[in-house]
Amino acid sequence: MATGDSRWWHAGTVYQVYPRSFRDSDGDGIGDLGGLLEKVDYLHWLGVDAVWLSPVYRSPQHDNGYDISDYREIDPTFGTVAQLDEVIEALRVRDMRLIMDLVVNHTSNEHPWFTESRSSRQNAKRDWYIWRPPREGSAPGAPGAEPTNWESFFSRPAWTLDEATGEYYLHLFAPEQPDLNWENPEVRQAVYSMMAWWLDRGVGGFRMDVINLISKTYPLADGPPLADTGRGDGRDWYLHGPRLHEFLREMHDEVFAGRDAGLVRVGETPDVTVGQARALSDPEERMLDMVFQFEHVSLDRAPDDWKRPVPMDRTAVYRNLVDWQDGLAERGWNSLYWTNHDQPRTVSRFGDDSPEHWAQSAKTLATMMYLMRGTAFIYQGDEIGMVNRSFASIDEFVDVSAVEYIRAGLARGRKPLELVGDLGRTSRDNARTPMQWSAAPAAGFTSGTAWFAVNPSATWLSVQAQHDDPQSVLSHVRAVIAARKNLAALALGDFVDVPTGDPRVVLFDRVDGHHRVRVLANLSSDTVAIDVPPDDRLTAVDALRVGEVSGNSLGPWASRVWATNGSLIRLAGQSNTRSQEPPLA
Ligand code: TEU
Repeated sequence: MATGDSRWWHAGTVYQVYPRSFRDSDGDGIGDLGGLLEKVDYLHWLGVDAVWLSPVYRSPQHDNGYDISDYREIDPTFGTVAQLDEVIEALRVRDMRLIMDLVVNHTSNEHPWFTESRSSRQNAKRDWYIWRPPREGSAPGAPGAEPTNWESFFSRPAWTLDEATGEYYLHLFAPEQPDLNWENPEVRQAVYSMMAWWLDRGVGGFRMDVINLISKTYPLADGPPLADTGRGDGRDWYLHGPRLHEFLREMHDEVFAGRDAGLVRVGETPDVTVGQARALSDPEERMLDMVFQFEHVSLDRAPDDWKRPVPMDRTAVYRNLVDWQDGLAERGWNSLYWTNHDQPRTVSRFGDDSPEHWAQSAKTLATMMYLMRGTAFIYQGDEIGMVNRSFASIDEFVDVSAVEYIRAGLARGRKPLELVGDLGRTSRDNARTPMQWSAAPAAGFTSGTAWFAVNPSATWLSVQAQHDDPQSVLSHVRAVIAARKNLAALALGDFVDVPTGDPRVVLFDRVDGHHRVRVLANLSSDTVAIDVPPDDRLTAVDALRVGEVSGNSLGPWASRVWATNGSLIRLAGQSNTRSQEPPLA
């Protein structure tokens, strides 16, 4: 178990705020930093150690802030730099940190760097982005004249022609998000100095957007054809390129070396393999502290098309997570997440959001994920079990990736209702409805008109409805966060999967030299009979009890957590006594 020194994130929990949808303080219908400031006490009460804030920098908001036009300014929609300083301070005095989103694979096309770069082929910043002439023998703008056949993540070709200079620029996402050229050392220095500027303001680290895309493999060339679109797959040229390790080590040496060892670096890394993640998150390698892997959130998606749902066996998700636990057991570190601003809601996707099973499945999913070995990431609203919204027509989607997917799908003759069906399940818009604070109008998110429809579930599903209810999803998630800190073995203990003989039921232990925590969970809406050998060294953790267990029968979505005597350091509202419930027989 080579984890290096102990760090706050080993037992810690990070809460992700998507500012546009978190809390609006000025009534314009869009969430803002003032709103975040109002909720700092709530986050402290919840017990989280850090807040990861999705981008609040100046931005045309083409991709809700993931298109940055000034890295050292706050967008007026969200507030001011002075308010961000206030957020940092409000968190600091409560012993929490602010993790900023770092989006440096690309900028906005309105960033002055790009405005300069596109101004002429001779401009000093021309090489800050990735420019190419049209394909050999093609006129600029002719069909298929793009320098390579790649499709972008957002359905269009990955190249857009700049009419004035007659060349194409690369954008792996929207045309408004041109890719920076990391080969150019000036680009890297500009990024590092910007990062240092934020760290000097007291920021506690970065979540690094698509950081495994920054090093491209040259020369760029056509990729294998994709089903449906007629375009090609460029991943061999842009995923995990040959200079990725070098760039990340340079970033470490230029930005983080000599600073507080508690600064965290979380890489968002689509398609990363366990082997790649092991090196990237090994403290000895000086690159990152952990990565977000995508395998467990890809199992219900068509391989070539992440907007198209395919049937998924729930327990395949657990098996995949076990692979990651095992793969990073000796070297590296896991991040643990169910969802974020790009994914549908956890309980609707992995649980059962019917009235009978909603609460128990939300709770049991939290227990299962966050008691594994790694750092817990909870996306806003997931702590209360927020559910997907329903979409009746293609006009209700607003996310750029959904809008482009619809445009491309219709052009290929797909039926609108078929697209609504797919996107209703997979769209990023599911995660972006306003946070449900109460049953008040607009769910207590804004006093004005919310920028995006409030999920009608707000009448019964909200922070207010759950806050003081010890049986609520919120109380459970709070107990899970506390358990991560207060049950010895959960921070650094090994993960050991224990086969149960029934794929619906999972059982795992977390063990260190002295202590053991055991987690049993029924990941189904069925009642399941199961034999787990009793172990009288284990005491049930009452605060984490979910659903019915009697004899050897586990009710729908039931879960239990046991811990060896003495491993319970402290758990708020929890008596440290032997449970009345007999161990499973
Ligand atoms: O997401 C990167 C990414 O891989 C997504 O496009 C992902 O494939 C998709 O959302 C399905 O999960 C990051 C940000 O998290 C996302 O919000 C941005 O749109 C994107 O980068 C571009 O910055």
